[in-house]
Amino acid sequence: MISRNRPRGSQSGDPYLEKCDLMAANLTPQYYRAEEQYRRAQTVAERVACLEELLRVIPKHKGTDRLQGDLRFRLKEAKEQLRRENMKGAASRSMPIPRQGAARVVVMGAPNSGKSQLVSACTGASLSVAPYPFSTRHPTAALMDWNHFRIQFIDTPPVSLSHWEPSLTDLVRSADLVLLCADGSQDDGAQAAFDVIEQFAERKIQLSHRSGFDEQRFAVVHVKSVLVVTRSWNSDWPVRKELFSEWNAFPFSSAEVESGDEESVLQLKAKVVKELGLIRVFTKKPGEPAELIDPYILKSGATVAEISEKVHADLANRVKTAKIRRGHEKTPLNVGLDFELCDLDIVELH
Ligand SMILES: Nc1nc2c(ncn2[C@@H]2O[C@H](COP(=O)(O)OP(=O)(O)OP(=O)(O)O)[C@@H](O)[C@H]2O)c(=O)[nH]1
Ligand SMILES: [Mg+2]
Repeated sequence: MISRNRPRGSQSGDPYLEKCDLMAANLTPQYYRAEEQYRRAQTVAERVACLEELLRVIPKHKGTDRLQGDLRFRLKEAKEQLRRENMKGAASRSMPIPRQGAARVVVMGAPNSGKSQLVSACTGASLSVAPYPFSTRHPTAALMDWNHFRIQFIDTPPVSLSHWEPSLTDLVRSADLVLLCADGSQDDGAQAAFDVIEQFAERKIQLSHRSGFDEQRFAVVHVKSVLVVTRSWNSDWPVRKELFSEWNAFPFSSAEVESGDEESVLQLKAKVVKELGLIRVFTKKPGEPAELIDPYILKSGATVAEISEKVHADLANRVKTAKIRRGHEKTPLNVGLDFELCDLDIVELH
């Protein structure tokens, strides 16, 4: 059994208090969008700008007093950090990896757990894969281009209780999804993955089943994660999984992969897209056939209003209705701006 402290769950432990706190704060969708931007900020300068925006949009009433205080404190800290960085000059600033594609997936885990192999299998990139630990020294980005979804994967250096890579903090905070690799061919595979979770928890990053700030401890950020068991064709894996209760103790969902097996890699790609909650939506002009080539990639639950904005900012104000062609349905649906889109919908904006 695992003896170390497990990472705490997302909640304070008192559901009633948590609910009261949230209800009292009455935060708006605009606030949550700004909060999401803040979580994804990669540099101190970006963090300062996001905190200023958060303070601008937060509803100003008694219920948000504590949160406003938290935000002001963080802004003061971030400005101080920025001032120190500016004094030291450009060399001290970390160079963020530019975002590419519809989402960012950070692949991390213990030494030799199969991170680089996994990124390579999903993206086709040629990375440093080796049968010994610590072969990856720097984060490296590669694109997965699959079924119209273009998603950025980032391979990372390993983490263990005795080895920490500072650049990972911002990288993981800004991830849309983390894939935490665990070696299914080793008895200590689960423990090594728990050690990684612990390292992040110490830095106030909780690998979790959801992304966003902790409602009770604003300094703690949750990042949605999936446990990926690599080398799952190892003959001992089924027995190991049965015998080791810790393999079932991760606070998020899991997948098994064997990098040489195309089918298992495909299943993992599909799971990544599902966990990211992405959909493909095609647009077509009235009177013209749909081209079905280059869809817009949106978050599931996105509405007609959101796709109008994506197509063109000007269009968002002018579109009043839309026609949707969905699946095998013969007649298109006539819908309004609030209508929620589904994967592979074809939208005609009016
Ligand atoms: N059979 C099999 N071998 C794998 C799988 N994943 C990784 N390996 C092998 O395991 C070894 C380590 O893989 P890497 O991808 O380099 O591991 P890593 O986690 O990136 O290692 P570091 O960067 O050193 O921490 C290599 O020999 C890989 O070929 C898998 O799913 N199946
Ligand atoms: Mg590696």
